[in-house]
Amino acid sequence: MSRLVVVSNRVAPITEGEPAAGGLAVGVLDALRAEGGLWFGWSGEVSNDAEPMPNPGRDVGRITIRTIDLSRKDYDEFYRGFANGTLWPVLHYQMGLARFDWTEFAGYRRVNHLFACSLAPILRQDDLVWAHDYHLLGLAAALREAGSAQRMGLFLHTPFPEPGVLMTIPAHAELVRDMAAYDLIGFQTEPDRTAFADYIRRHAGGEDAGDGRLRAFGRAFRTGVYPIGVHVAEARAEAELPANRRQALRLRANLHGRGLILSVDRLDYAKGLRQRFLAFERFLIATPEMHGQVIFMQIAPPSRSDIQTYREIREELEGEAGRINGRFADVDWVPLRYLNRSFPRAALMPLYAEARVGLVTPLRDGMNLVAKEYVAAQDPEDPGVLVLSQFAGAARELEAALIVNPYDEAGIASALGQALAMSIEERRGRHAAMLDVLRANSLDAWRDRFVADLRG
Ligand code: ADQ
Repeated sequence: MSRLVVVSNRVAPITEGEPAAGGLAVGVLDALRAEGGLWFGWSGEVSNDAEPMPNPGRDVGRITIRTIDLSRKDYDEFYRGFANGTLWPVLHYQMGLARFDWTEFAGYRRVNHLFACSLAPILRQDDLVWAHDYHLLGLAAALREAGSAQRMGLFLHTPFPEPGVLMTIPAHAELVRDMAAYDLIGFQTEPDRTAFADYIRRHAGGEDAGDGRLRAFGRAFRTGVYPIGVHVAEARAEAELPANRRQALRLRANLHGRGLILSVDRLDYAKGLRQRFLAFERFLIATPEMHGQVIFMQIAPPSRSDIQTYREIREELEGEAGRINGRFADVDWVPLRYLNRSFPRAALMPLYAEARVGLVTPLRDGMNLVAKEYVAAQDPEDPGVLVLSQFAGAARELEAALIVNPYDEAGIASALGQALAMSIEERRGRHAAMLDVLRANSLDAWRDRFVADLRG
C-alpha cells in the first residue's frame, strides 16, 4: 500500500508510548502508527541562518519525522504575517483584525516552496501526501512546480468563508489558484465546502459538477466534507481514571456544591471570550438568586503571543475578569476564575466531567473539539449541558446542545439559566443524542474517510 506523508505547519512533539496532544496530532499519529509513514513540517525553531538546512530525520517506531527550521524573515512574513495576521482572521470572518501586505504574502508562498523543495526529493512515486490547514494552501502547487506528481490532499481545519469575505484578501485569486493544485480538498462542514465551490464557480470561471468534483484553472479536483471527531470511549475513560483526577477532586472540594460553568480555549479572539465574559455578567445581573451558587471557570492558555492582536485580547480579558469579579464577588465567593494556563489533556477530561455546563461560544470555529470532548467526557447517567455557538462547525452535528448566537449576550445568559435548571431526563436525552453523533463521526472515521478518498 502507498505510504502516507503528512505535512503540517508544526510537527507535534511525539514520544513513543505517550499520548499526543490535540486533535490533529492524535488523529494523524494513529494513521501513521498503523501503516508507518512520514511526517514533515516546521520544527518550531527560528534559526539565525538566512537559509537553514533541513534537520536530520528521526524515527519514532514506524514513523519518520523530518523537520525544517525557519529563518527569522520566514517566521515574520509567513507565520506571524500572512498565515496568522491575514488568513486566520479572514477565515474566521474577523476582517477588521486582518492586515495585508504583499511582501508577507510573498513570504507565505516562499515558505510553501521551501517546504516543497525539502520534501520533493524524499517523496516516493506512490506516496500519498496529506497536507493540513491554512498554512499550506500553496504546498501542492509548489510541489507540482518541483516536479512531484503524487496524489495530494489538503484538510482545512478552519472555516472557509463566503467569497465576499475571502475577497477582502487582495491575493485571493492567487490563493485559490494554488489550492486547485490539490487532488482533494477536505472541509469541516458543508457550508465551508459550498463557499469554496461558490468562489470557483462565480469568481474563478470554474465548473461545479455537483458531486464535489470541481474544474478550474485547467485542473479537475475533488472536494468533500470530513468533520473531525474525537476518540469517544477514551475521553470518558480518561475522565474516570483516578490518576487524572487530582485537580478535578480539588476543584470539587472547593466548589462546595456550587454549579460549575466551564470554558476551555486557546486564548484567541475568534473564540468569543470577551462576549462570553459579558454574557456571564448579564447572567449574574439577571439572576441575583444564583449569586454564590455558581462559578464560571475559563481556562485559556496564551497562544501566538508575539502577535499584537493576541496581546490586546489578553489584556482586554484580564480587565474584564477583574471588573466582573470586583463588581459581584463576596467574602466567600468569586464568580469568575480566569486561568491563563494550559492543562495536560488527561487532566482536562475529569474537569469537563465536573462541569454542569460546558460553555463553548466561538465567533467562528472550523469544528471546535472542546465541545466534542466535553460531551464525550460526561457521565451518561448524570451529564452536564453543552451550550454551543451556532458558528462552530460542531453545531452542525451537536444539534441537541443548547445552540446560541455568540454575539447575543442576553441569549447566552438565558441559555445558562436554562442549562443550570435542566431536568436530569432532558440532560440524559440530549447527551445520548450527541453521543450517538460523536460515535458515528469519530476521529478514526474522519481520518479513514479522508485517506480512502485521497487514495481512491
Ligand atoms: P483549535 O483552534 O486549537 O483547533 P479546538 O478544536 O477547540 O481549537 O482545540 C483543539 C485541542 O486543543 C482540543 O483537543 C483541546 O483539548 C485542546 N485545548 C484547547 N484549549 C486547551 C487548554 N486551555 N488547555 C489544554 N488543551 C487545550 C483548530 C481549529 C478548530 C478545529 C481543530 C481540529 O481552529 O476549529 O476543531 O483545529 O480540526
